[in-house]
Amino acid sequence: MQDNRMDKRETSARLFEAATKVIPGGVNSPVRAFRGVGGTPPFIKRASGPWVYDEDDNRYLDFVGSWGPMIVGHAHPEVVEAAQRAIRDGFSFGAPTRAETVLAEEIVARVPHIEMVRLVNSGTEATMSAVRLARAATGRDRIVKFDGCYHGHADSFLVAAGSGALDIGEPSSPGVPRAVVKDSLIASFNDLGVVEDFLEGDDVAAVIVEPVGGNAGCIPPIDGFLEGLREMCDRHGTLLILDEVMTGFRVARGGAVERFGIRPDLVTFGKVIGGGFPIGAYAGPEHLMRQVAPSGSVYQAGTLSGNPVAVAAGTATLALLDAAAYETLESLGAYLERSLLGVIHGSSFPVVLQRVGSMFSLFLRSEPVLRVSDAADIDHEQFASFFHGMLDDGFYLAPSAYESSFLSLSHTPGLIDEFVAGTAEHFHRVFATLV
Ligand code: KE4
Repeated sequence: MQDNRMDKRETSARLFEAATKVIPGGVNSPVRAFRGVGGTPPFIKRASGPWVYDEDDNRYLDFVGSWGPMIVGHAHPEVVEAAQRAIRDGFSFGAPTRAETVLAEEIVARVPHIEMVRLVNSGTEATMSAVRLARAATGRDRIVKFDGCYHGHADSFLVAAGSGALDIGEPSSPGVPRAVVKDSLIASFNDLGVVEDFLEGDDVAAVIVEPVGGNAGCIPPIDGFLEGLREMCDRHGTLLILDEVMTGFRVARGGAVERFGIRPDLVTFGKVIGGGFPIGAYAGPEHLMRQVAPSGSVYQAGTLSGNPVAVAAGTATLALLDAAAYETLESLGAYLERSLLGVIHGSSFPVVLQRVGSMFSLFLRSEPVLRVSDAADIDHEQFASFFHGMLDDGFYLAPSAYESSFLSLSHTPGLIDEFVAGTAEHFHRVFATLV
């Protein structure tokens, strides 16, 4: 891998300049613009297995995995074949199809406590719909979310993620009316303290949480956190929404619901269940889900919901994610962790690795990260230098200190060895003044 140093990404630079003229920031989703690490993002032209290739034919070992969907590796032959087969029969009908039922049945079979699923087109649609359903089912308006958790860009969620204060959220994005976010209460991840205060009025429709924080780097729930949310919600008639857009079918065959044994009232999915095609879903017990139109009056719709190609790719992806696959993902994650700890413990490097299954983050600090304020407490220039050093050596980590990175079934111990060797080299360089 070392001989793959990036001497130039001139084509990407040219393409980025052109893109910024016609697309805000040159990207169709902000994190892709490298604002968190600076520099020019490689323009990717193809991917296969664990590799992505940019327009200058630089090859990178990919740990972004399209932010989670590519869990079986890019362009897996069986997923390609399933998508091609679906495409040959037409792309979209705006009518029910057998395949949507098959995917919904598979999701229900895997995830404890859910009986029905509605497919949508993105994680954002899934979470906004789940909150609408929770508000309808409870007759309440307020929701609780956690600092550093990201649930997509629906207005209710675009709130300054306060640091565990009793703040009523303030819109973090212009254009989001205060009237909308006044009902969005911000608590601190891994801290039950203020949640009880928020719920005591029995006027909160839902608590929505990522069961594993994935959007402030990878932050596992501390013991008792999820269980405490469940108990409080039960006591106050509040619904618990587990946002598994990232963790769903990533951290276990039945997602975090299975891994942590937590009973949700509603669960949201995305990413993996589309295998890289646009998809989302929200799910729950029949008594809640039947309230969704047209069986109930909670309206939600979508032209391309349940798209045959996305459903085919997602179904093929889930078919590859059998028990052996999760054993492989867990063992790859454990191998990565063991190898990286070998580098970190053998040095004075201030680096913390946090991992759940095949999702992980490296935080350039000494203390564990329990919430976004910890994740923010790093030297961001050091992180950017580490990130770009690794990128130039052909390792594509998440281009932000506030994101998770991912392994796939196509990663191997040998490739992890090369990655770990790269981290050792760049930790030495970045922390040179410390050694
Ligand atoms: P989408 O609307 O991007 O499909 O899903 C929103 C969403 C909801 N919930 C969770 C837990 C999520 O992680 C996401 C989206 N994740 C980000 C990665 N941090 C997507 C990448 C991006 O925004 O470009």
